Amino acid sequence: MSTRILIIGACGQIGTELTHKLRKIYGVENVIASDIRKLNNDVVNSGPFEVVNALDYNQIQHLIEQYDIDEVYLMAALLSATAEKNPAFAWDLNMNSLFHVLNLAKAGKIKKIFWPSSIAVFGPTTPKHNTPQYTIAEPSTVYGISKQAGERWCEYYNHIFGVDVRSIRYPGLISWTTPPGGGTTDYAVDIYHKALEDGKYECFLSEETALPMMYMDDAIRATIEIMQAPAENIKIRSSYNLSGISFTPKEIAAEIKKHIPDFAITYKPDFRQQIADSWPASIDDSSARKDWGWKHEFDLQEMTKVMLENLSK
Ligand code: AKB
Repeated sequence: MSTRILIIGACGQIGTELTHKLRKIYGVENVIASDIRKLNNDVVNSGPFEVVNALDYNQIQHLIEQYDIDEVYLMAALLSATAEKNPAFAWDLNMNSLFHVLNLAKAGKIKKIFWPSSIAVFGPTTPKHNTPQYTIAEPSTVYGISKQAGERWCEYYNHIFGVDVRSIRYPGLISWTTPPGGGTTDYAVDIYHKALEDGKYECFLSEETALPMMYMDDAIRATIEIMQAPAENIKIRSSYNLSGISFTPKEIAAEIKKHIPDFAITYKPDFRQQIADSWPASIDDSSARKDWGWKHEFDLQEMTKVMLENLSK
């Protein structure tokens, strides 16, 4: 019998592409997409879809029983910039949705969980370059604090209750299909849209702000690879560092200029600069590479080519 999957937060930036990929692998009928509202989009129209509030334990349990779900991908969250504007709700959503799925797994209702963490678990006291898997992690954002606490709970539920939960610390993710929502790394998506629409972009981070980033195809592949890996290979049950590329606004702008020579960038840092300054510039992901064979494919050149090609269609 095929694996049956529930994706919570399926209409977001990652959820959208994850839903399509999982439907290709496991079959459309076996991948139930869900989100807080029903939009008229590809995720909703291409297979089973349910409206669910990630904070409602009973609703999630009902769906799991109704569809005989084996695995849950919990993608609903408030990202770093939005979370700073609504700390109480961010904490509630990011933590309690996780508790719900952890407790459902503990009760034997599901077999496996994917839960995304982030480079936001690191903070200003973390070594900035090639940040190790195990290091000082004193996050200074609400989002980072919730992700760090979530990691601790994932590890606890695995060690104490045997819950098979797997997690990745995503860097900033870049894709052309669905816009990101409320993150500090969102500039690296906006910049491509504005380059094509207006030929110019005003960046909310300063030109030398290097951050870890990744093209979405790599992130989706990593997510599916960690979920498909044998349980004994997943030695870290908090969350794995994951690295793709690292670049500054100045570097991405220079790459765009190779395709759009008149493209101009200006800089007007806002509150997100402080968030970015607290995060690593690059990540050491050797544990993921060793334990479950992770390897990124897209570099800045290739990603820029694909982004501009697709967005100009
Ligand atoms: C954000 O910027 O908040 C996210 C993240 C790095 O987790 N993209």
